[in-house]
Amino acid sequence: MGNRMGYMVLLLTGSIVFLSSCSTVGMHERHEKMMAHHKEMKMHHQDGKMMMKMDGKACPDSCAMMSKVSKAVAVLAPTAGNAATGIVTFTKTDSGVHVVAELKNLAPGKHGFHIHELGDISAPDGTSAGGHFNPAGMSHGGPMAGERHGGDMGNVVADDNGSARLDYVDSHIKLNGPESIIGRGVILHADEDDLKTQPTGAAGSRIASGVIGIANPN
Ligand SMILES: [Cu+2]
Repeated sequence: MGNRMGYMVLLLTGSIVFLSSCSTVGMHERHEKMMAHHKEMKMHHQDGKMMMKMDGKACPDSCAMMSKVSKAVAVLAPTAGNAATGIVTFTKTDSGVHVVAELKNLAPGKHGFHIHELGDISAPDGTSAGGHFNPAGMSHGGPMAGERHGGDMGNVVADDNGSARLDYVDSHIKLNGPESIIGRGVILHADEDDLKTQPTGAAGSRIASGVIGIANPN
């Protein structure tokens, strides 16, 4: 607000100086340009909010952070009493979002793997992340099903060493817009997701959790 007031005073002073000395055509043109600039600045300050241009459209400051996410990442840490860790990346492609998860310290076999509604991983057992992220209000299903939660990524399969890798392109997950997964949670479960039990897939307790954040696209 202080800067704005200072600017207005400066501009007003400048205008008075120009008005009192606009005797030639050249000076008049410069004055017109200055007044046009003044008008533009006023538009940018409408409603007391600093406005900026994004893709040719004016938008509030906050949209600079909301626009054009092309890659996201979640780092998974074990919940209380567990050891599983890993990293999941979500990368935008022409055919969907490419999901790659590298996980370790799991019991061999299948483990349910989902995006959950909340990025709150404060509870020791991971329950603060809420239920499956389901912005479209659909039933639980597998990752390749038409009817599924937005967060249904199915299962990861751990080998005898407890390592698991998931690599597929997801057609439901979004990195931008009102259904964006940014700020949501990722949960790795103790048991297999049966891909049909509603609404959880009966995947059991939560053994690792993480929060999805915006990643450097390069
Ligand atoms: Cu889950």
